[in-house]
Amino acid sequence: MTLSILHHYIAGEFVDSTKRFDNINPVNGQRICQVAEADKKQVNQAVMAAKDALRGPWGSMSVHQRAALLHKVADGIEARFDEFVAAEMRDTGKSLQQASSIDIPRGAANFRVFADMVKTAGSECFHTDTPDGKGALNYSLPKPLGVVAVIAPWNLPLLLLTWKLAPALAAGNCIVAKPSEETPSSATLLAEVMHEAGIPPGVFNLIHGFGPNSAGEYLTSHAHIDAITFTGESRTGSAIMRAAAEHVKPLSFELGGKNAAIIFEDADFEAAVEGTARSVFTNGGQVCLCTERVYVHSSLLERFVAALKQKAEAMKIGWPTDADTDMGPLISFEHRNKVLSYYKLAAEEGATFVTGGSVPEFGDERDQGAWVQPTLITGLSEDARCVKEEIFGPIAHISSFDSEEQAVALANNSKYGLAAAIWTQDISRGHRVARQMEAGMIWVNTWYLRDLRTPFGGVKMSGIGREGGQHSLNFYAEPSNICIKL
Ligand code: NAD
Ligand code: 6OD
Repeated sequence: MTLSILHHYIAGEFVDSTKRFDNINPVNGQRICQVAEADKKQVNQAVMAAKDALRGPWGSMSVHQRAALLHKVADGIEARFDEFVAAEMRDTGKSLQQASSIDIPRGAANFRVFADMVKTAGSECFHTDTPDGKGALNYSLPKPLGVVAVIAPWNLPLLLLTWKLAPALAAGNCIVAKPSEETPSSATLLAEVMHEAGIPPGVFNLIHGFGPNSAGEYLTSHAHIDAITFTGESRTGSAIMRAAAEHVKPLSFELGGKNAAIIFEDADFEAAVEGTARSVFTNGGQVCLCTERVYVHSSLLERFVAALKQKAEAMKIGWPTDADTDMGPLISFEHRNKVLSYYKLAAEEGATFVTGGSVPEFGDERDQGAWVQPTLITGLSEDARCVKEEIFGPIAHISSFDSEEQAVALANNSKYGLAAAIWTQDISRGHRVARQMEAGMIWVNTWYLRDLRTPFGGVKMSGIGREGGQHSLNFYAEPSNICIKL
């Protein structure tokens, strides 16, 4: 059987490299395809193609024409919906249910929302008094940044790539995008969709490869990149910041988290259990917003732990393609090793395992895959590494609190500050506690309920800047001020 090869998309053409790497299916460890790995020269070609395209038809297109093209991209994703779902499942092992209800619909929605938003975006205008009494008129004109480097992670591949790509294109930029080396397939399909939709050559370029000493580093240190937008680990964010420092450019970073959920004694118990199970185990815990620390009022602790255990054990861990599968494998063997090292560390740090802690056995080819059991632990101190460090797997530590003040202090005791979930039926308490959370996004009585117009991002080590709605357009377009003396 000939293995297919995923190509880069540079200046409107699909191109190969002499060097390639394997794309592995985490369900069974089998090779899916090979992927071209961009060298420095190809990264440079992609950046220069993007730079040239700024001066081409894209640069002179009206906002309405640009928006219409972005709607065509959304149409293209929807027309090839099943192919996108299959690609995302193959690369990541995520469930059909998740890929078809979250990842791929959001891929299309990201284009539609920003295409519509840019059409109605206004700009500032001031009338300024002058000594001669005639005044002056100041108005701002948003201008694209130029060539934007988009670096995406593997956990929600199409969703997170398009979350940055769509507003950057809507604002008139040209792009060089690098998906994660773990998830090249949906990005390559997207390049086909862009091509079919008639996005002019060079406006969207896609390069495949790794981070350090590979396509990621070549891209982020390139002198002709005008901005970098990155989603991934906080440590990678530091490396990108260093690479970008020499040429000084705007950065937007969505980074890691160690998110807390607080369950108050007055919470709707069933809703809190259901919501917390979702926030711990969605996508195998591989969502930056997932809860890894659960703080439960001491009066509920025993009952809550038992109920969450029941939910964890009732989840169906299985073939991603089965309609009733709740959780697939982790993304890779490397990531599984990391997660399992934390399971081991938890035992060494003195945790009690409520459930899980190991790998499931199937008795078929899945035993060669990157699976782990959903895991709940208790009994660790707040300074244990498993309570402090982001694990990014289907695991949470559960502990108790006695007062609202204590709950707030525990939740905020982290170097991260991405998201928090609060469960209470006292609406005043919900507002009061939410205001005190050191996190960019706080959900009360729900989790990961999205409105794409709202500010999205983290505080502390969880990120720099905000995207979402107008915040995205503000990042991807900088206003020039024009002052007219009247
Ligand atoms: P990662 O940082 O390892 O990789 C992300 C991307 O960066 C990949 O494309 C990778 O190739 C590239 N990269 C790695 N090193 C690089 C370098 N030195 N220079 C340039 N590019 C480089 O992250 P991941 O493992 O793919 O994703 C998981 C992490 O992402 C978790 O920490 C998670 O919390 C975080 N994340 C955050 C958000 C958010 O919105 N805050 C969303 C999703 C994931
Ligand atoms: O929903 C989104 O827009 C978003 N950026 C989600 C990020 C999830 C992190 O893994």
